[in-house]
Amino acid sequence: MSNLLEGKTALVLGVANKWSLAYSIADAFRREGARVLLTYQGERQQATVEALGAELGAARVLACDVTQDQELERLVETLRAEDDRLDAVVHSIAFANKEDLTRPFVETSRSGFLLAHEVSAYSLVSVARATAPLMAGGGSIITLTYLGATRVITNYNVMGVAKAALESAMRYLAGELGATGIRVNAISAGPIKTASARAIKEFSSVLDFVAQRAPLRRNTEPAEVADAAVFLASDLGRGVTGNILFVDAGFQIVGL
Ligand code: NAD
Ligand code: IMJ
Repeated sequence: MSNLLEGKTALVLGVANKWSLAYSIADAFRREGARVLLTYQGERQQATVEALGAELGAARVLACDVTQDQELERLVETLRAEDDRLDAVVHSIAFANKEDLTRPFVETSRSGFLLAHEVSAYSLVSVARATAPLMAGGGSIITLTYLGATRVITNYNVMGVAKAALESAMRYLAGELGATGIRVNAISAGPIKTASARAIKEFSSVLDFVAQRAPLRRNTEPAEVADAAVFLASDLGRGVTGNILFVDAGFQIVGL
């Protein structure tokens, strides 16, 4: 590829380790010439993400737990103080209580439901609100979703409901922010063995099932998701907003 993101600055939220989809996306953005800013969730992740940032050549590594409004405000103040503008923002964040991904969905507690929605769906709205003023003249917001938003996937449970809210929020944001030239899209990735997936029991059999039935007869690679994010962040994606781009080896089209 050749410098599709030259001259652009991208904020990437959701790197926890080198398996994170956000890490592959940041890596591809750097390859395409972008200046990349990373965030980490909490002190526990600071050292790891700073090391990964150094490896990637990230310009900055900043704190941002999306449940803490002050951290998002501080992040934006820091960027503003440096006269930084943003051309792309990648939201690659999800969380639900482990027990809500193992027990029957009907047992989901009010607090577990609210937590999953706060971290995995509302955060797209708060991140968009905070960063849109830094994208004067236009930009691209990208979030990560999963097929469980619209289909029943064993154990995905409350995360599926939160992803449905995320996808709808993505469309409402696209509807509003389009007037300022900001595009908002989601990438629906096929199952990939990241930390968020490794914790799921029998994840290997999910991967095998998909690889047998997907039109491409294989699983999805992080680099494929990252290249789709490059497209959406670049000027090649200028006509695309409010969309869900499936990067899943074609699995979502399969019926019987
Ligand atoms: P990951 O565990 O590497 O990434 C999840 C990230 O969410 C972590 O970096 C974590 O720190 C962050 N996060 C959680 N709570 C947070 C908070 N309060 N504040 C800030 N950050 C917080 O796993 P991943 O698979 O790379 O997940 C990234 C995104 O991709 C998620 O939205 C996930 O739903 C989505 N996705 C993953 C797959 C898959 O199979 N791995 C498939 C489709 C979509
Ligand atoms: C997650 C749960 C159940 C089935 C699943 C997944 N399948 C896939 C995932 C089939 C692909 C991964 N995924 C798409 C996610 O969005 C994962 C989110 C997630 C994972 C965990 C595990 C550890 C934990 N909380 C989590 N919160 C969200 O404690």
